Amino acid sequence: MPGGVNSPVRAYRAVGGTPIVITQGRGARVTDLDGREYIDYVASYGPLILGHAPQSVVEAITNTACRGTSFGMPTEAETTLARMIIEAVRSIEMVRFVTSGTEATMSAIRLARAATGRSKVIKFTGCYHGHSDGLLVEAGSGATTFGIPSTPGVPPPVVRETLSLPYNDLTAVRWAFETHPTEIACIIVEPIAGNMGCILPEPGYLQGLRALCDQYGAILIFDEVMTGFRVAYGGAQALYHVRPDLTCLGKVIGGGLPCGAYGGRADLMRMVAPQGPVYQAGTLSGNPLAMAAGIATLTALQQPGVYDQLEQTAAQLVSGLEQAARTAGVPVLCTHVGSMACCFFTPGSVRNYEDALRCDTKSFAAFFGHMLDQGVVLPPSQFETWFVSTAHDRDCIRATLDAAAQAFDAIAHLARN
Ligand code: KE4
Repeated sequence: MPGGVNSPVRAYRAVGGTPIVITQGRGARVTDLDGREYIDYVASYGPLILGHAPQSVVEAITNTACRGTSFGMPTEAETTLARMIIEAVRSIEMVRFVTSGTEATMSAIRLARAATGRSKVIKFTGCYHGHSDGLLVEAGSGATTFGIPSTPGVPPPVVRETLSLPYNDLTAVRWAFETHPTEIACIIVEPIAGNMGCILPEPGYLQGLRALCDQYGAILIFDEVMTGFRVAYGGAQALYHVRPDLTCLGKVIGGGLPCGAYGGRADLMRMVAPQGPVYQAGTLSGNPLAMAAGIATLTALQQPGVYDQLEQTAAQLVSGLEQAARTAGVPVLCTHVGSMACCFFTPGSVRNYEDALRCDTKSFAAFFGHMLDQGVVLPPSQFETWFVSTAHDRDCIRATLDAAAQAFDAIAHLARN
């Protein structure tokens, strides 16, 4: 396997060393091949909001598997999970399941282009929406240059219709619309950016994107693959009271199995084949196992107080990290929203990708290594988000903060000598 992994971030290129290989997960912890246990903040990059192998999810998968794993024909479970999502996310009137976040965003953009008859797409630098060709673009210089490929294998014409603008900057978006008033099909945005570390939208930012899309007749797509059911049962759009036209989901709705979805305004979704002309398909879309895991997960998340508990856990973690860093004299900025958190190694503020790039990634790498040595595994990059689950109890947070105090001390000591 290239790099020994099936997704690049797992290879530890940003932090060095050899990745641990996991044999099992239970609750907030994972165990590696050497039998070492770690408190886990990777959480499969988001899906495991209930921790590893929650009983209700495992039972749902097991009971479903005994009756067959995939049929290529409709099942009741697809309708059940679709109804749960439509009831949870007010802007979603119809939904289509796919098997990854990449498929969800790729399909939503195709739909937006079909619905508007336009081809240009605005995304934001540092936001990640999966690896479909049209979204693998380098940021142009400011708001003037359309996308150039960020990877070999993507022909320049494919990304020429994609404009990557700074996050949290409405002026750049306004300029783009003024320059191309009738050509922009959609804006796709992570309402809370989780792929350049965790960066919150500034007050009015999402509302501003909504207003500009209304003014110029473009579709507003919220990529909630990471934030959907993670920061609130209704997603980030419920927290910020902004109604997108289309929403992309993934991760949590599959409860740890391959699942994505896109949905939104019925007049748009009715354009999707076979009801409409916009083609999109998938062998394992809505597969019974992912549906069962998703239903069990969302059912657990409907319990009163779950999101308050998750928010409190993340808040305790972040305030403890800030305290430990301050005591050691290591400049960090921590952010959190719902059960997403991040620790930027920087003395400054972080409102976009340019700011995030100023972080001291060497210190992050050292911190990562010290934490791993003490039995805490973090996402192996400064530009990832940490995830807490309902299984992260007080003991987990206390142990994590004890490890962090030592890790910050070690970094500060290194910096002094
Ligand atoms: P997948 O195709 O990986 O299921 O989803 C792509 C995607 C789309 N939108 C958002 C907001 C996402 O965060 C993601 C995937 N997130 C990364 C974590 N940074 C997945 C980890 C990985 O690539 O291995």
